[in-house]
Amino acid sequence: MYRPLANIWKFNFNSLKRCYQSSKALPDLTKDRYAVKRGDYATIDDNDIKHFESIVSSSRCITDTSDIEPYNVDFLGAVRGYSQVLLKPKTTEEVSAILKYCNSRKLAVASQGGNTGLVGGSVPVFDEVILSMQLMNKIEHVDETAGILVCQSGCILEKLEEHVSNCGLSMPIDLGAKGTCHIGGNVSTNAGGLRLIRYGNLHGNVLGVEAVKADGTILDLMSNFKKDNTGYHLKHLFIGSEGTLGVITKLAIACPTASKAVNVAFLGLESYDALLKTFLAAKRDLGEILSACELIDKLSLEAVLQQYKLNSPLSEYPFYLLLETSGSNMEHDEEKISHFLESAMERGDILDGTVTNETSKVARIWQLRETISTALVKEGYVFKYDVSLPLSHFYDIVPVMRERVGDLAYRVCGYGHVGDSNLHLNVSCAEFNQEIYKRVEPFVYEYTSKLRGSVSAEHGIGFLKTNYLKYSKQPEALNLMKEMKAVMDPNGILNPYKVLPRQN
Ligand code: FAD
Ligand code: 2HG
Ligand code: ZN
Repeated sequence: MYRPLANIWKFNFNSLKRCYQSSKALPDLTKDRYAVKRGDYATIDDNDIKHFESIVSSSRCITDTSDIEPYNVDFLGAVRGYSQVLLKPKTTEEVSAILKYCNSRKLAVASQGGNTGLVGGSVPVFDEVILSMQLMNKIEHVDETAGILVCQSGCILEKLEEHVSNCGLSMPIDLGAKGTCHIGGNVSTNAGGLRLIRYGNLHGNVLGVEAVKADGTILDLMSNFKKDNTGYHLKHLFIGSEGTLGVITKLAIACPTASKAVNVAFLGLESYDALLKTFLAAKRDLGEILSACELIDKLSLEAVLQQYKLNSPLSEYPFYLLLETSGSNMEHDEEKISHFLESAMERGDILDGTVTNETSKVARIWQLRETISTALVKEGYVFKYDVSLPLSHFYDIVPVMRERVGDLAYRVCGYGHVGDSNLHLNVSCAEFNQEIYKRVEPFVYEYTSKLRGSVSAEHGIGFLKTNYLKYSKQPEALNLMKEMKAVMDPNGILNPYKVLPRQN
């Protein structure tokens, strides 16, 4: 039966750590695991280091191998480069001087935010210069009335949320990596996250961008207005292009008003069909206050409960739905939620559930959802897929994949942003395994393509998905992308081997 959340939580979740660091050996070098060929780029020499030191000082030009190592390996421990120089600029002018020099020398560059990306885009593939944005972390201005934040691109998302909340605002994006990822990384990947259903994606919420082109030119595309139809919308080139067209240095973000009333419901359901009916009813009954709609299957929740030693507020069900409402009037919102839950339970769509507006309990329910990604990584190696699929076939691929990988995997599970038709299909196993890899790819992309889905709903293409871009983009569109890359970065120094398909 529907009941209030009991105080049964004993949660002790450490902040995000790079998964490979905790217990695992370093992954193979990317060039070996994926047999990729190094492009025709120059190799760093002593004169280059001297020049970089003259731009950022020796303390921010790092050449010690062990200091660089965390920047060479991605968050998942899935890809590894071997860069020998890490630069930490503090200003746009420094970024400009670095890129101008790299372009003239034909030195390849990998730009890096918080290094939480899940598609191998944030670390070098070979020996690219790593441009870490982590010291570009100044918040310049918050306009409380207009609801606009202006900041450097290396600000951590959670810090921005804390900052704008003091002005009665909220960030339009939220995701499990918020304590580590940068707003510049979010914009470069056009990250989706947990509240996209409410606030839309970053193409709508980024008002202005300052970016540096490969040749060092600074492009000031900053704007403090939602409405600005003056020619081509160049800022959009940098949103979601994963650092291949320029380096984002500054942003203006539209921030919605912080919600006064937040409620979270965690519901147990018998089938995907019941979940879909509940989603539709939630949209109709909750309307404008619905702010998140997340699916969790039984095995995903099980991973979190086991890995983080948590308790679930509900007993075991095949599916769970996490719904959040955000509004300005608690009484009004509670009335809507009660009506919605009572009707859904009467119809038999929801079997059990709990609802709360207590801040700590809201957070604990969210932890059950937000930590699935890392709980699965703790189990070993995870093949992660992030696809858009029509809701009518949204979950079908999970049992299909279970069948395909059989006993080779520990766990095949599905979760994600069902409200936005975005499924996260994860296959966990002991370690990277060629046999599983062959059984899963390219099958998962062919399957998605047949349903006219997207092979990357929100994580981007990075390094790991370049050869699968063709499943979501027609040849004509791919060619135009290549032409745009050639115009913006003729020497191809920015994030080579990423986004665009490789020749080898
Ligand atoms: P990085 O990982 O450092 O880089 C990502 C890409 O952006 C790289 O190609 C890099 O070169 C480029 N880049 C970074 N900064 C800049 C810059 N200033 N200029 C130009 N290029 C740049 N993603 C989602 O979309 N939704 C989610 O719900 C979500 N949840 C996650 C939960 C967890 C636990 C984890 C580990 C990851 C999650 N992700 C999610 C993936 C990831 O966090 C996002 O893609 C995030 O936006 C990456 O930001 P970052 O600062 O870590 O960027
Ligand atoms: C999420 O929604 C993230 O939790 C990560 O996008 C998904 O790890 C994944 O597959
Ligand atoms: Zn996601």
